[in-house]
Formats: sequence, C-alpha cells, structure tokens
Amino acid sequence: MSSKILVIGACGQIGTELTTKLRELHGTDNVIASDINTRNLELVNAGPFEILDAKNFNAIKDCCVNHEIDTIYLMAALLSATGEKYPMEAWDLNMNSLFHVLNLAKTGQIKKVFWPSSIAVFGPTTPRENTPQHTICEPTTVYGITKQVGERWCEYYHEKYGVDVRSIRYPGIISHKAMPGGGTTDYAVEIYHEAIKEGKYECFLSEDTSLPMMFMDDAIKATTDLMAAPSESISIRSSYNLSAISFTPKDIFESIKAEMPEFTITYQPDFRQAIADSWPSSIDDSVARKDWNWSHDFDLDTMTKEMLSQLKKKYT
Ligand code: AKB
Repeated sequence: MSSKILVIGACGQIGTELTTKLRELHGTDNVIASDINTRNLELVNAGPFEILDAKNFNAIKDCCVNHEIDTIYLMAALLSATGEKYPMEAWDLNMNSLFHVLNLAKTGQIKKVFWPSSIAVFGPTTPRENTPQHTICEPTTVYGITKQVGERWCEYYHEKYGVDVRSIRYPGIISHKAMPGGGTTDYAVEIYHEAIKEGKYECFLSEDTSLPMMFMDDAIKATTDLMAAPSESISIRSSYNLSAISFTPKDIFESIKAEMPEFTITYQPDFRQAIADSWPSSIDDSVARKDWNWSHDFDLDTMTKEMLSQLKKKYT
C-alpha cells in the first residue's frame, strides 16, 4: 500500500518543491499539502491542500485521521533572521510543531517523520572548517537553539519510543521557485533575482563570508533519499550533517559575472553578519555519504547557469 504523506509548511521555499517531488514519487492524491495560508500554492503541483496551523495539535491530528496519514514532513519554521526579531514566536512555532508531530508518532498513528535541522545548530565555539558530525554545538541564535534542542528530542523519541524520525542539517538552500524568507543565507537566492532584474545587488553579508550552501535539487534528493533508506542504515537520529558547496558572496558574484559581465555588487553588512560569522564555513558530511550514499550534483557554476536560465524565463 502506498504511503499517505502530510507536508506541513508546503508553501515555503523547500516545502513547495518537496511537495511537487513527493507527488511525482508517491502519486498526487497520496500527498496532502498544508500550510497556514495559500501563499505560493500555485508553485506546488495541483493536488489536495489543507489550511493547517502547525501549532495546533488537534488540527494536525484531525488532518492525519481524515486522510489516513502515515508519514509527516514538518517543514514549517521561523528561520534565523526572523527568529532574532521574534524570539518567542520562533520558539513557539519551531518547538511546539515538532512536539505535536513527535507525539502523534509516539502513539503509532504516524509511522515516519522528516524534520529539518540546520547548520544553525553550530556556533562560534564549533570548529569552522569541515565541521564534524559530532562536535560542539553552542548556537547563539534562537533559531539555532530550537534546532539543537529539536535534534535532542528527535533522538530521544527514537531511543525511548521507537519513533522513526529522520533529519538533515540543511545548509543555505538556493532555488528559483519560491523565495526563502527570514534566513541569513537568503542573500544567495536574492543575488540571482537582482542580477536578472536590476543588474546589481547590495549584499547584507561581507564579501569574504564563507557559508555551506546547496542547490534545491540536491536538497530534495537528499531528503527523499534519506526517507527511502532502510531503517538499519540510519545511524544518526538527531540530524545528519549535509554538504555540497561552500562559497562567499564574492565567489557567487564572480560566478554570476562570468555569465553577465555587466553585473555589479556592493556590500552593506547588517545584523545578519553576526549570525553568519557564528556558523561553519564548510561541513563534513561523510556519515551521510556512508550511511545512505548521499552525494551532490551541483557545484557553484552549474548552479549559477541553472539559476540564471530559469530566472531569465521568469522575468522576461
Ligand atoms: C537560515 O539562513 O536561517 C536558513 C538555514 C541555514 O537554516 N537558511
């Protein structure tokens, strides 16, 4: 029997493309998209949709019962920059939505859970280069704290209650469909849009800030591959380090400039610089590569070519 999937936060940057891919893999009617509003819904392949507040346990439970859901992808979250502006809201949404889903899984109603963590679990005391899977995690953002604590709870629910929860520490994700919202790595998406629309970009990080990043197609492949992997091969129940490319604003500028020689950039670092400075510049993801054969396809220049070609179609 096909799995029945609920995506919570289906209209966000990753949720839109994840839902579309899951519908290709499992059949449109087997994937229920849900979000608190219908923003970006046109970017999700047509199919069943529910308005759902990720903070409302009974609403999630009713939705799962009504649609006989056995798998949840919990993609709703407040990200790093927004979390600094609204700390209590970030804590409330990020933690309570996770507890609701883990508690449903604990009852046996839900068989499998995907929950995204982030490179934000790391902090200034973490080794910055090639950050290991198991290392110091002293995050300094509210978002990072919610992800670090969430990871501990995921592992706890797996160990104590046998919950099949799987997770990835996403780096910055770059895509051309739905815009990201409220993250520190968002500059790496905005820069492509502004290159096509304006021919120039003012970056909110300094030119030499190196951060781990990944093209959306790789992030979706990682997510669906991890969820398809046999349980015995999953050795990490907190969250897997995942890596593809690391680059600075200067590197991405040069990659775009190679395609668009007239493109210019200026730098005006704001409060997000301190967040970026607290995160690693590159990640060791050898455990994910060993456990479930993770590998990435896109490097900086192949991603730039794809982003520019897709956005040219969008804006012209
Ligand atoms: C953010 O910048 O907050 C996110 C993340 C790295 O989790 N993109």
